[in-house]
Amino acid sequence: MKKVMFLVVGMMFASSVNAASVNFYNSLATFEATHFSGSLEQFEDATLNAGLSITSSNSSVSYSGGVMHDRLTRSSGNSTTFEFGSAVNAFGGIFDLGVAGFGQGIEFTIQAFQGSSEVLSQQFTGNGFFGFITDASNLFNKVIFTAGSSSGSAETYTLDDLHYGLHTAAVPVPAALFLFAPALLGFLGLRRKAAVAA
Ligand SMILES: [Ca+2]
Ligand SMILES: [Ca+2]
Repeated sequence: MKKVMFLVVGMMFASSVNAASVNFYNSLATFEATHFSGSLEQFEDATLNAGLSITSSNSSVSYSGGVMHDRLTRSSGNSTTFEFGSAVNAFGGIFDLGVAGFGQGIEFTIQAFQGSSEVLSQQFTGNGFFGFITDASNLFNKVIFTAGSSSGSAETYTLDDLHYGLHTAAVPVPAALFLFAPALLGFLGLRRKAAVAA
């Protein structure tokens, strides 16, 4: 019986560390909330913040008019990679996907320094602020944009006011924790019963 309980509890821990717990934001004010110690890149010229690099697989990234311009095409497998000098858990900016019409949208993949990566569950297809914050055990060094799965032939968009860094507030509690707590209480209950019986 004890072995089974350990196995169940162990599996719950495993499921809580495999997939990043991610909160998504459509409001810059909510995203920033409190305790945001991050960096802001406003794209006012072609020189990026120290430690930030942005590379495009199809050389489609440019900077003019105070914003970043880019175009992603799903069929060509285009990607645009944002890389940070130190690990972060918060990423967001002001997007306008309405440039050249709303297209395929943007899909986001986060990648940790050691290379494990995860495609995020939400794509962005509109305009305005979009950002996400992962839990503290899932920091990332890269965010990779690829075209999303909406209809259209490409996604041409602009990005402004890129926010990235460490966010220590509003970190989501892993859902597994809620599952784990009752299991632990049940396990302790079993131990007590066993002690009484002995
Ligand atoms: Ca700007
Ligand atoms: Ca567009």
